[in-house]
Amino acid sequence: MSNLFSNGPGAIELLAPGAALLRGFAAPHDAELAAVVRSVSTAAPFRQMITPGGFTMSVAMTNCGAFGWVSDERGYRYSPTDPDTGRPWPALPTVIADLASRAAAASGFDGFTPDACLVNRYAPGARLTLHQDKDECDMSHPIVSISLGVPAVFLFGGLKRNERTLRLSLAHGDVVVWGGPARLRYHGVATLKADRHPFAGAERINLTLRRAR
Ligand code: MD6
Ligand code: FE
Repeated sequence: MSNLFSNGPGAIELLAPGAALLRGFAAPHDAELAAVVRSVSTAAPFRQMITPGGFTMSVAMTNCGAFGWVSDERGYRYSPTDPDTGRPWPALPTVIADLASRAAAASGFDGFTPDACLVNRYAPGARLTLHQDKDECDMSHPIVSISLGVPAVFLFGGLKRNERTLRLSLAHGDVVVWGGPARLRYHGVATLKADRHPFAGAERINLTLRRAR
């Protein structure tokens, strides 16, 4: 219990210095989150991006906020516009920004004001290989990750790729906050298993909030 600093609803699990898991933190807002994910993905449809190495990602992605994370043959970067339409990304919904800011504060990161929200959609069989999040300008800001829909196994590694990884099941409404000494830890998502959840049927949706600029 030494890694829990409160019990019951609102318990925070420390994964490592600078990394916390808030079980069910987003669940009370799931109906509103379903509505905003639907409106964002209507304006900026999910697409499978191409890695700089020429592979098509199994995870489908879109963005909202002032900046969106994009990948293509030229590399990874943040863009103020959707490369598929040339238009700005949909605005960051208040419900998402507020949730992220509250989760960050509860984890010891005050004043987190995200300007980028990557929306990931996993169908059964989709996965995300081990990586570091390092395309952001200022690593003093944490990252907040909101899991919705069917559970996934989150792979949580160290600061070097070859360090051993923890396998952590992230369920609907779970929020992970990642910053300070944990900000550059390797992480990924194991191949999504066939399952059902009322939020999005067979799919898992993940919202990753960052301060890109
Ligand atoms: C995902 N998440 O859970 C992918 N990155 O679908 C991430 O890549 C991630 O969850 C940084 C911090 C937390 C994350
Ligand atoms: Fe990541």
